[in-house]
Amino acid sequence: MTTNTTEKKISFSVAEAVKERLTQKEKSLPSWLFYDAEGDRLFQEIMNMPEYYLTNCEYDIFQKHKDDILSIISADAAGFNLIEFGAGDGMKTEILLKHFVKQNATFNYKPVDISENVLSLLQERMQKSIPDLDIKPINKEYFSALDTLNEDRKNPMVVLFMGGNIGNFEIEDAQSFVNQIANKLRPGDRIIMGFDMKKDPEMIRSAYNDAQGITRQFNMNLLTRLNNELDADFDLEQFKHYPSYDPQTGTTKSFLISQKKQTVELKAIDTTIHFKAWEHIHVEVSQKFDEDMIENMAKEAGLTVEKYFYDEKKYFADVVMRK
Ligand code: AVI
Repeated sequence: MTTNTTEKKISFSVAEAVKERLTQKEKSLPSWLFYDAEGDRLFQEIMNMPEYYLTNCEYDIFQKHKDDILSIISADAAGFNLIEFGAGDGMKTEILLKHFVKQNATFNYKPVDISENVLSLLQERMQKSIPDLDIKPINKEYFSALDTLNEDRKNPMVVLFMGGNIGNFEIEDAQSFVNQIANKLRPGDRIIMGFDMKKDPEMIRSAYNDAQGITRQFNMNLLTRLNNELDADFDLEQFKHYPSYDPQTGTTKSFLISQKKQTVELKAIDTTIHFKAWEHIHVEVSQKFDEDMIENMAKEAGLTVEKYFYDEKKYFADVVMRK
């Protein structure tokens, strides 16, 4: 939803979220704000950085285990509906889809996204590289897409949620997200979810604090975005990117830290924010997991963990959970 101001259009959801989060005692910004055009571009760069192991790990998992993945999800029915939440560019999913088609599996692929643009790019890519793929994009919110699918289906549903995106929820929100999916599943349906696992803390910290400073740019882009979209006057020089990892909880947090006492005006939303010296804005959580955490999450949602698929070094897991 957008509205006209005298000078430019501002998005209500951005304006409301920013105003609410920055005027709290504990300042924060929602992590979905990262992904404007520049944020999307920087995230692509992050995925290609040497320190950001997650993408290659999941790529390896799919290359190595595509056959076993197909065996599990096609074990007890004549076919399946493969629903993907947040498919992105589809590079990793393509490995699975190509294999499934090659094996003559009976299935259809339904990527779900609220962006029509993302879906049409994805459809174009898949139709070119896998002409025999039965692809039907769904341009809806995740849960209403599941409702629509439930209205008319014979075969089980397999919900794919990859990339470690579950880690970007606060832990209780992650649980409620999985609960909400599970509530819409029928016995025999499955979820395949990507989890970044606990590992050497130094390695995790480097993934969010790379030598080239790309993650720093990714985080700073939030402030640029507020300067552009909300007519704010953040001086980027006066903020510092700071990621932390707590091995006790497995939580990576990213902060933007105000390096001095300062005041920032966000003119488009008529808001003034005061920063104390070294006060932080919490911008992202990237949770790391272990098997106990995953087991508990599945159990609480009424799901059973069927299989962990790991990369060679056990840095990342794609986990099959069954209702
Ligand atoms: C999208 N998500 C899984 C990424 C992550 O690792 O939490 C986002 C990201 N933030 C900084 N680097 C990558």
